[in-house]
Amino acid sequence: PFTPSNHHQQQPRSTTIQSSQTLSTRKELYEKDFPLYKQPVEVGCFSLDSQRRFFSDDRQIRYYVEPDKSPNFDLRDGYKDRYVKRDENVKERLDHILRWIITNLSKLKSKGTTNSSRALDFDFVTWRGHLTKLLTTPYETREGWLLAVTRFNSTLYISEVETEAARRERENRPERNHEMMYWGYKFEQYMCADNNHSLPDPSGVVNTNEAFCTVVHTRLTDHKLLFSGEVDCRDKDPGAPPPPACYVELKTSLEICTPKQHSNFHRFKLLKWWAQSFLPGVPRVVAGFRDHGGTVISVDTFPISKISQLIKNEHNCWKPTVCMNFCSDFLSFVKRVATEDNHSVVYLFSWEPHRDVTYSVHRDSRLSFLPSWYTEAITS
Ligand code: 0WD
Ligand code: CA
Repeated sequence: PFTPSNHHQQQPRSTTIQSSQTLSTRKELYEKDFPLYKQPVEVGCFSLDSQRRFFSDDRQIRYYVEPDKSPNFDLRDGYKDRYVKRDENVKERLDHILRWIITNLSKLKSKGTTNSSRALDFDFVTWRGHLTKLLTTPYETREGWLLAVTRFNSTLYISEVETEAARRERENRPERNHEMMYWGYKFEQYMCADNNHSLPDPSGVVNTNEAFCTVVHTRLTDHKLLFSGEVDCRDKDPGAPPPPACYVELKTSLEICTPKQHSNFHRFKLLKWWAQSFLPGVPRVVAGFRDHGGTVISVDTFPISKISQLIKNEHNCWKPTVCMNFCSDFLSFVKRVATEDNHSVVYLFSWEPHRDVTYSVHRDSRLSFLPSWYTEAITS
């Protein structure tokens, strides 16, 4: 169980109530019909610049440039001298999304409904990455999660809390892993141009503060969702379909040489890739396959709509319906549990592999994540 440690004596004392209600994550329970998942609609976007400053526009969007069949990209290039890394100690929680909501309140306010006590017509506000973790939970055997939930003006806000295990892993990351994290961003630089009539510039600096994020609205069964996700690039053809259908997700992966690697790729990697892009309606993943020395040997496109076919040959493989039904049932569980509408109350949902989801309730603790600039702007 999670125990908040109060380092600072002047912090308000928090009260924790551990509950006995739980939710099972056994996959057999979720092998039902595919639930309703409405076509995600982009309602806006925002950008974070090289200094992580927020802008409610698409200034950071990049354009996909088709590479050679065997490009020989050197992903190690620039790691030592042309890499500006985002400060991972800064916990941004939902701040950028909340900032986007405040900036765009006039187009979001629920329209014309009588006795609507809520400011926003959404049941849940969160990051796409948090939903990806929920989708893959029935198949996850290694990493647990902690999700903090606050009900405020009838909308449920979900914000991840780093687990002790994840923090230890982050702080003890071997140098090799630091470099391999860079490889993914370097691949983006080889594949993306700053505008639709220029070419990628691999001689530039890789700065991971920069981001372009889409904000989408959709519905999973009876849950109205608003979430944001980082988008790598878009189709550069001005005649491409509107967002999110023009977006492209970029990935790198170790080249597949053995049947075991082939099977692991289908069973684990394609699950994560599918879940992440299916949620916001991004139609394709472009993958760079690299060798152990960080050279991209080949590039392949995976249409998200074809992935469920691709995995059907794999014995005992993951099923999209299990992912979506678990997520829907988890959100229903959250609605049942998180009943007190109070910006400073946090319901902390906790999960470890091979266990059920449990939760605890925290009042006025350091877990609260809705800033006063947000709650005040929404209420006024
Ligand atoms: O707890 C978290 N994971 C938080 C994430 C807390 C606060 C903020 N974020 C946000 C950042 O603002 C970032 O811009 O993550 C955003 C991306 O959100 P997402 O799209 O919902 O996250 P996810 O789908 O997990 O990751 C998408 C991409 C990653 O690409 P790959 O191809 O590796 O999946 O966003 C990057 C990464 O490039 N990314 C992050 N960027 C900043 N902070 C983070 C992070 N914590 N995690 C992944
Ligand atoms: Ca990516």
